[in-house]
Amino acid sequence: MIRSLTLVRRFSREKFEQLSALLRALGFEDGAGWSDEHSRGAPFLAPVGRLELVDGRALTEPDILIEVRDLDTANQLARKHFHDAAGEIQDTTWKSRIFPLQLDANLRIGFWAFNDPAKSAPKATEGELNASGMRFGIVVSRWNSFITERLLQGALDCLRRSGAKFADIHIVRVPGSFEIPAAARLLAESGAVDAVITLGCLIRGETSHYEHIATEVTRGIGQSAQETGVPHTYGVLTCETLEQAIDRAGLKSGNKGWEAATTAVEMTSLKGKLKRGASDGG
Ligand code: RBF
Repeated sequence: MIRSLTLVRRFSREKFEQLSALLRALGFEDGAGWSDEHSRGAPFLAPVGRLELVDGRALTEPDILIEVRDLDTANQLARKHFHDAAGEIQDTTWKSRIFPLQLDANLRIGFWAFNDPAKSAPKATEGELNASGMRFGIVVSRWNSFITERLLQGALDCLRRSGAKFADIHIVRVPGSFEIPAAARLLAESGAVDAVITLGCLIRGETSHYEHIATEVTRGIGQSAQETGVPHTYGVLTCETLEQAIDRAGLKSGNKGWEAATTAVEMTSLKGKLKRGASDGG
């Protein structure tokens, strides 16, 4: 039910600029801003947000708490942007350190970090959704092209918006879904792509060998991924009806081509991180 949490704070123009610059320097991601003739809004997106209710004495006074990885650098940046409004780093009673940034009489931000960051979260590695510099192969079947071309458009849209260049995307068309695994393997083995996105559409009503083809295609794509070590993602629709296929190609249930593409970006990034031995989640 809940999708997000937004804290809204109003500032003078000068403070708005100063605080925006600090939050950007700290690595906050810009959200989609807005403006009209009188006002403007600049959302900043944090990877994790929470609403904390307290009964009894609050352990800290600030209105907004921002957890950072490197508190000393955050403190230096806050002093650079706000001079004396940024206070000294102090120990808290909850195994962490904090410094205040008093923006005005009504608003105090606390920047903080756990003394032992490993305690605040288990170690985790995950891929990023930035595709710049990555090379992709897309294998798309012509059978049911009315659907598969929509999957392809979804995949291309995702790759472009994630930062991939068209020059780094190689599209390979095959007659039907049954041919997808072989083409996917050739692409993966060519060394010319970092990931392979497979797009097809099998409709039970029209395919007497539906089960066999579906099983074979899925197995073949998985086998190619495992044996070549190149990430493959699965955008082959297996549907009961044409209506179901249309829903999954951009109507009611999103576009499975888009999803296969974003998964390819994430898995390529993850593979890079795991190969480099990163395990700090960053
Ligand atoms: N390919 C698809 O991608 N989707 C289908 O729904 C599909 N239905 C087929 C139904 C029959 C009866 C046959 C013989 C093939 C079908 N194919 C389909 C094509 C198959 O994937 C492959 O391209 C051809 O069988 C040639 O090897």
